[in-house]
Amino acid sequence: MMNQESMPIPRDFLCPITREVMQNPVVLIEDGHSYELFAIETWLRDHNSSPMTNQTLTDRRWIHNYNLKSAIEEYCSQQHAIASLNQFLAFNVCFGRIPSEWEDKPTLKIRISLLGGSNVGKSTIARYLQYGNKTNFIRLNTTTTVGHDLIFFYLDQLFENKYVIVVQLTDIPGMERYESCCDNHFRTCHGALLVADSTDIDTLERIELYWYKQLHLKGKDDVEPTLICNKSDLFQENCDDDYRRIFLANAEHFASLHSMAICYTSALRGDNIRAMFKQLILRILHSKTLLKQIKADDNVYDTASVHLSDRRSSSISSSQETNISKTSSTKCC
Ligand SMILES: Nc1nc2c(ncn2[C@@H]2O[C@H](COP(=O)(O)OP(=O)(O)O)[C@@H](O)[C@H]2O)c(=O)[nH]1
Ligand SMILES: [Mg+2]
Repeated sequence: MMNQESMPIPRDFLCPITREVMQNPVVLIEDGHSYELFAIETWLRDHNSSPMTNQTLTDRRWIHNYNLKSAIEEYCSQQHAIASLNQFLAFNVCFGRIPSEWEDKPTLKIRISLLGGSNVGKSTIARYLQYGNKTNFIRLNTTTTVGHDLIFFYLDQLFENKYVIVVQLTDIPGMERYESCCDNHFRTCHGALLVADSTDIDTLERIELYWYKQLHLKGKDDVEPTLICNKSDLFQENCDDDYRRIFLANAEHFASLHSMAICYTSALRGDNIRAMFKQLILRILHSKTLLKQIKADDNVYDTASVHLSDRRSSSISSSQETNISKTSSTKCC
C-alpha cells in the first residue's frame, strides 16, 4: 500500500498525530477532526486540548468514522491490487521446471500456436524463446518440423497472486500436406502467432488466404492473433525499397483490417521475440472471455508437461557442445 509507485495517499486518510494511514478512524466530536483511535486516546491521557486546533476541549468524546474507514479500506484494496498487478507485469517467460514451491498451486494453461507456411521461422522463434541467443543451437538446429512440437513455459510471477501460468506453445509443420492436421490447434488455442517471412510476400498472402481464415473459421471467437513479420534482418539488408514498401503496406493493412497486433521480428537475432510473446500473453490474460475459458479448462497440475520441459532443458545443456541436428521432440501427426 505504501508502494513508492502507487498514487499519493489522500491526506484525509492520514492520522494527524501518527501521520500514518488510519485503521480505526474516530472523530473527536468537539473539533470535528478524525484521528486513529489509539492515538487520540493516548493523546487525551496527557492533554486537554485538540491536537489539530490546540483549543481547550470541553467535550472529550469521540465517535467512529465508519465512512472514512470504508473509504480507506477501499483505497487500500485498490492499492494492493495495483501493487500485485505491477509485480505480475514484471514477469519473465521461463523455460524449464516450475519451481517446486509452486507445485501445489492452481495452474492456468494458455495455449498459443505458431501458424504459417514452411521456412518462415516458426521453429526458430520457438527455439529462441527456449534457449535465447545461444546462436550455436539456433543455427545447428534447422531440421524441418515434421510433427507438432509442444513446448512448455511458465511465468515467474503468480497471476492474481495464486495461479501459476503455464504457456503451451505449439510449433506446427508448415508444409501444405500437414495443414489438415492443424484443426485441433486452431480450435483450442487462445492466441496465435501468424508468422510470415518478410522477405517473401507470398508467405504473407498465405497467412491472409489460409492460416488466418482457418483460425477465424475454426478457432475461438476471441482468439488473440499476432501477425509476425519475421526475418527483419534480411528484410533490411536484402530487400529493395519498392518491395519493402509494398510488403509493409500489405502487412499493416491486413493487421489493421482484423484489429490484430503486428510485430517485426528477427528470430535469428532474437529481435522483438520475447517482447512480442509477452505482449501476446498479456493480451490473452486481459481478455475477459479468454480468461474465463482458461479458468474453466481442466488445469490440473500437468506433470507430463513439466517433465517434458525439464527433460528438454537439461538435455540442451548437456548436448550443446555436441552436434544437435534434430528437434528435441517431434510427434507425427
Ligand atoms: N536471417 C534469418 N533467418 C531466419 C530467421 N528465422 C528463421 N530463419 C531461418 O529460416 C530457415 C527456416 O526456419 P524454421 O524456423 O525452420 O522455419 P519453419 O519451417 O517455419 O519452422 C532456417 O534456416 C532459419 O535459420 C530470421 O529471423 N532471420
Ligand atoms: Mg518448423
